[in-house]
Amino acid sequence: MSTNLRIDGGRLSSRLAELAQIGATPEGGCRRLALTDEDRQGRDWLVGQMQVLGLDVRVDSIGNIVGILKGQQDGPAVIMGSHIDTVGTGGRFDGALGVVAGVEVLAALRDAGLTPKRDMAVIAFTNEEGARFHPDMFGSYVWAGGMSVEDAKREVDHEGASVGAELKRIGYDGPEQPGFLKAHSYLELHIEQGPILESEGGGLGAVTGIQGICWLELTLKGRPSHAGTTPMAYRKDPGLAAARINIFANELTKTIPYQLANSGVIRVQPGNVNVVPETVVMTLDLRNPHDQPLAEAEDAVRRFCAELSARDGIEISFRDLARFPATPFAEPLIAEIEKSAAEFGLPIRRMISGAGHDAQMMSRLCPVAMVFIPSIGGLSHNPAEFSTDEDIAAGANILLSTAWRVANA
Ligand code: HGY
Ligand code: MN
Ligand code: MN
Repeated sequence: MSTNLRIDGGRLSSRLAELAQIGATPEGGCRRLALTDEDRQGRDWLVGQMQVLGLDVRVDSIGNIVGILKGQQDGPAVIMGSHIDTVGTGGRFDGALGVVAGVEVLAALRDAGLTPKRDMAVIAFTNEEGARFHPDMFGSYVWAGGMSVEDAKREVDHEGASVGAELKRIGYDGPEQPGFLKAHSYLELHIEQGPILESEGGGLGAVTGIQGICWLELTLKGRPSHAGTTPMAYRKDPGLAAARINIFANELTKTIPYQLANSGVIRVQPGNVNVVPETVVMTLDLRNPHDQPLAEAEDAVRRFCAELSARDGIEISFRDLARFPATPFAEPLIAEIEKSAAEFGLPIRRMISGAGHDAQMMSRLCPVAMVFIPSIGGLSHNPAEFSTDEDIAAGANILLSTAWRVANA
């Protein structure tokens, strides 16, 4: 790679700050749930950035936004990407960093008057978070052929709005077929979202893979009754059952190595202080770096629910929201990330990703690699999510160096 090739750190940080203004929350974070008006504004901003840069901007039928820099030869492209949708308590860097840094990499090449051998592109994938529509990594899952566009468009949020209707409403039901741009390789810059890098004194992460993930939605049906007059023994209380299930899942994390469990959604109907609930809808987010114990954890939960249902007369039904196996990344590309870090004299260590990423889906199509920068305080999915300008520039330079080398190999 031309040794003096660098990103413009000031431009990158100011673009990130611009995007962070869209859907900004009073706590200093961002809230751009997929396919909402805030997401549309973020999309419009990104398309504008890509157009000013002179990229060939395309939108596919699930709303993935693709900016293409034409190479000297036809053929599969070196793709960088991530997402600009956020969770409800989102920060300014989760996803946005990978997309804005990908645009910055292409801007740095333009500034240097360089044209790569292969096409290069940056993609903002639709609904990576899975916070409003399921599963997560949604747009890249469709791009990689894991889910049909038709099925994806039928997904609805908990208020009944469908992906298809929302895509049309915000004007991102694009003409291209997902996956239209063939991938030579995929590179993603992302914040670590955990405490490891910071606790080891900083430095970067060369991601070796992503842990397995299982999202379940449970619907518990009991019998609504008066909270003041119904004797305890006569109650069929799905609220109590939901609490027992949450505790059971949490106890599993103490006996199954590396097991994680979270119940992020608990919706109670009718939700009145003096009514023993009729129905509870809850979710479980189960993860493990190894598929076997993850399956054991899920089986244990299902068995526990069956026993609880029989004993307490609560009807419990399950719906899969997301199910992706542990995904190892391709060795050669991980080594390329490490080579770039060495070039810049930056410390880097191998690690798996606790969070899901679009790279997990793109690995079905091509070799993928990710580079992590430290998250201060290990915080993410939190308005206080923070990474320093210095780490942001370091991560983006590694993305530039690796992408440029791979695009000309
Ligand atoms: O849930 C995840 O791991 C990612 O933030 N979508
Ligand atoms: Mn993310
Ligand atoms: Mn996230």
